[in-house]
Amino acid sequence: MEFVKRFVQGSFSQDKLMTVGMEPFSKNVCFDGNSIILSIWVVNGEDRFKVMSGMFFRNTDGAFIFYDITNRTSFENVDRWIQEIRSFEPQASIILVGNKNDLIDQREVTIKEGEEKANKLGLFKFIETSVLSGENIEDAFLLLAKKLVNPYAEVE
Ligand SMILES: Nc1nc2c(ncn2[C@@H]2O[C@H](COP(=O)(O)OP(=O)(O)OP(=O)(O)O)[C@@H](O)[C@H]2O)c(=O)[nH]1
Ligand SMILES: [Mg+2]
Repeated sequence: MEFVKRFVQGSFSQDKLMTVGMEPFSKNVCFDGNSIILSIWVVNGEDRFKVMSGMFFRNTDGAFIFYDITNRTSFENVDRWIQEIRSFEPQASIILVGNKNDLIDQREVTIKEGEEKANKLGLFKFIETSVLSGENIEDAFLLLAKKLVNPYAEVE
């Protein structure tokens, strides 16, 4: 959630609130002479919300799947969520995001492991971010936005 708020509202909070069901956001982004409106739905990955989140995966063009680099269990759950999305939308462009890379001394998952998982699962991209410092947040959204507008363009 804080990842999306950082991008959409430019804010970051330390609150411990979780997303219940789904929360919608939208943001206008401009690049390469395009102006598009991104419609962003934040869904929570916990099992008890699974019934609800499943409904939102239908017609998804692209998705970010997050894990916390300081939490190995969150990394291990990634595979299940990818499967879940693909069961609704096999063609969705998925970016795997390892978040909290400001907390280097608590790291439990290496960059290499993240890259390998993204390759193994045939995902569109892998990226590490920090919502705290803002690192790679804009880039992550731009990557996905460009891909959605022009699925066949080469991405650097
Ligand atoms: N140090 C650090 N803390 C972060 C980062 N991203 C999020 N947090 C903190 O981690 C907590 C949870 O972040 P959220 O993004 O809301 O994640 P969540 O609560 O599991 O997910 P939602 O249910 O969607 O809200 C908050 O207290 C954030 O301040 C980050 O990149 N670095
Ligand atoms: Mg939260």
